[in-house]
Amino acid sequence: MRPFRREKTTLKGFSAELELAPFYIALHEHADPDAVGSAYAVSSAYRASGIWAPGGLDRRAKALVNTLGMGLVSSVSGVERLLVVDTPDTSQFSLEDIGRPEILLLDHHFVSSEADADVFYTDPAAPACSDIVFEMLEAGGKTIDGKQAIALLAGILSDTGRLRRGDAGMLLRVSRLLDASGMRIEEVLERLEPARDLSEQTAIFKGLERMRHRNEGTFFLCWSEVSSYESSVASSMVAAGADVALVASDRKGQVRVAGRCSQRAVSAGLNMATVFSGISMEFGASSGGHTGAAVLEATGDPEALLNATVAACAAVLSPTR
Ligand SMILES: [Mn+2]
Repeated sequence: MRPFRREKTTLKGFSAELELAPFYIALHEHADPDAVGSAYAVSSAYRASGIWAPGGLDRRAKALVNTLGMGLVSSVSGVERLLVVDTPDTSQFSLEDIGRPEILLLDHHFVSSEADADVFYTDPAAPACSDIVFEMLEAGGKTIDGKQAIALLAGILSDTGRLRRGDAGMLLRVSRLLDASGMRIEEVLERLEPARDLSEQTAIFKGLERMRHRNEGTFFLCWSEVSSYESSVASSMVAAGADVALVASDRKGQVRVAGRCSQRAVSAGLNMATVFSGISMEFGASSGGHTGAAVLEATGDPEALLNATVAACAAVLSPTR
């Protein structure tokens, strides 16, 4: 692959670089509101030809994309310049496959290695890439419109845990952005909340109504049955304090069990993927997952599967083990 030029520039220099020629913007995998907010503001302030999110968007980023009415392009194959925002790792874009465009990188992550980019500006002290973008727009003499302000505020609120991190300079910029957006902080936060799915919410309540629990030492093991959204129900049980949450759904004899567990249970040695693969062998089922979250699929009686899984989790968490 053609080597990167690795030219570090200033914010003003970066702004001038973006003015030089059209470019596309790339978002990292499972893009978050900071990536989307940064891309929207840059795209509308300069001559960006399109925004590309090859690894998809997370739930809040999708809500922000809808609020802003953003369109995304499905490919950037053959483009000459690509601006990468909010990610130091440009290797995830398979640059060779898209013709190795010139890479411009704007980011706030700390990386020990040199930036894999042709031109870059990175500030690991910045709480959000959106904060850097706002500074760059100001350095480049751009005026901010209401939608750009909402996009950048969303990015900053999202990456700072709703302003739990940051410095005085960032708060001053947040203040100017709020002024430009004409909104209050809570109104911007509302834009980040995905619309509630009524059937999912109903499944969560039904699952919680039917939930049963037992203790193993100081651990709470909880289980329930629903007809759909078993993973959301299990996550809600963990949010309510369950150390182990097992939720089965039965679709015409096809049983699916979603398992989730608390960090406390993981620290005590519980691995949901291992427990599920043991149960799979016993019941001729299939399973997959990670330490804290796994899924099992089988034909059979959901109650028998739940009982066996609860017992297997209890055995791992037992204080007398
Ligand atoms: Mn970020």
